[in-house]
Amino acid sequence: MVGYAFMGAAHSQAWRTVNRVFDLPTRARMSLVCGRDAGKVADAADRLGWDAYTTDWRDLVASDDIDVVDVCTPGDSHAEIALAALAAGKHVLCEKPLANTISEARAMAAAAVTAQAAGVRSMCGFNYRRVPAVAMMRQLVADGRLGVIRHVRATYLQDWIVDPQFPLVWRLQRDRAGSGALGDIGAHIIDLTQYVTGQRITGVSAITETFVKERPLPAGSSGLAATVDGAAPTVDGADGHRPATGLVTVDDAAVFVARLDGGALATYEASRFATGRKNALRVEINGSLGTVAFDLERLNELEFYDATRPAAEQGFTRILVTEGEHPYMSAWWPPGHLIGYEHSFTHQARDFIEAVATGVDPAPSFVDGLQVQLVLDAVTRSAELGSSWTEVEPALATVAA
Ligand code: SOE
Repeated sequence: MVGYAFMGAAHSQAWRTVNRVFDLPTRARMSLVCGRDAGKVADAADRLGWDAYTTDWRDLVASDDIDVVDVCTPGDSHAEIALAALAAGKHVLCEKPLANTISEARAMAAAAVTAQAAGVRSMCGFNYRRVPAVAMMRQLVADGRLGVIRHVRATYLQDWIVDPQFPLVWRLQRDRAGSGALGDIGAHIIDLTQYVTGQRITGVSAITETFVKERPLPAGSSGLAATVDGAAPTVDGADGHRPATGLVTVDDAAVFVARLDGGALATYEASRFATGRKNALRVEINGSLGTVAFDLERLNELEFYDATRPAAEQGFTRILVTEGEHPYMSAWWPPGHLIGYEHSFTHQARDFIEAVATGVDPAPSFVDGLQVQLVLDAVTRSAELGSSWTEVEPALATVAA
């Protein structure tokens, strides 16, 4: 695994747990973890359960003992690491969004398609697909229980940078993260809605905003927390000294409307300025025969309205998605004994291991990751052009070209 911070910790938890919960054809061994700071990666290896550590990711790619490379770094290094790993015949799991640019994502998707022919597997880490209630949503749509999909309504709201004094961490820098709320959390709802409906976004009209354009430089950060660098050179403000600052180069919020290729209209909102909303991913889908609604902050539940029921009995049903019949749940606890955020990563590891061991291509593929990247790019271009309608091509066509 390359990277050991927030996502690295979540993935490590999954690799540690997966074979203890699921019966799989092969076992994950946590061989080697990589990070740039020797002291910190040594600590992480010990804390997260890795056999050894290195400060050079090329050691993973070069090692004959390693079958899988898990990329948990910021987006600016995804392409380089994933391309080298695929070329060396390693199966690759890569965090979302797949890359920072369309050209990187296209190169990764093309390399993944080539590698497939040699039995080398790859997957993009859109973990929310693996929340049982989300998998169930997709099943209801696929079984025709919603009829013709008319509306998709998706929001992903956080508030961790509402304070203008929150430092300029890597997620707020375009060269490291690619984009802001759009690529970090908007990417999740783009993937999730395309996955659940089985429909592709064909065009968008968008607005984006950076509310706070300059922030203090960080001393350090971990996950979504950070401290201001008091030691950084200070500048004289009108009111005396203030911390050195840097420019925010990404969006704080992105809002867009879209059309899906099955005829549905969709709305999307991704923001890090939704005060009080910590990690509120919500999706509602309205069809001719029913509606489903999901809220990540109540992730064990799914709301389902079945319009085929007798009129007198119609109403939203709250389904507790913890039965053995529900996706992934037979491996866990008795009905009603809830699961959480981290389980989506364990389910992701389960599906990845199963695909590699049985020789099938896991989803979402790098081509699926490119499809999301094409939407992110269209949203950015539309916003730059005063919300002009911007088409999104099918990813596979752009890989072949
Ligand atoms: C930060 O916004 C973040 O950790 C995302 O990077 C993750 O993908 C999401 O699952 C939670 O929020």
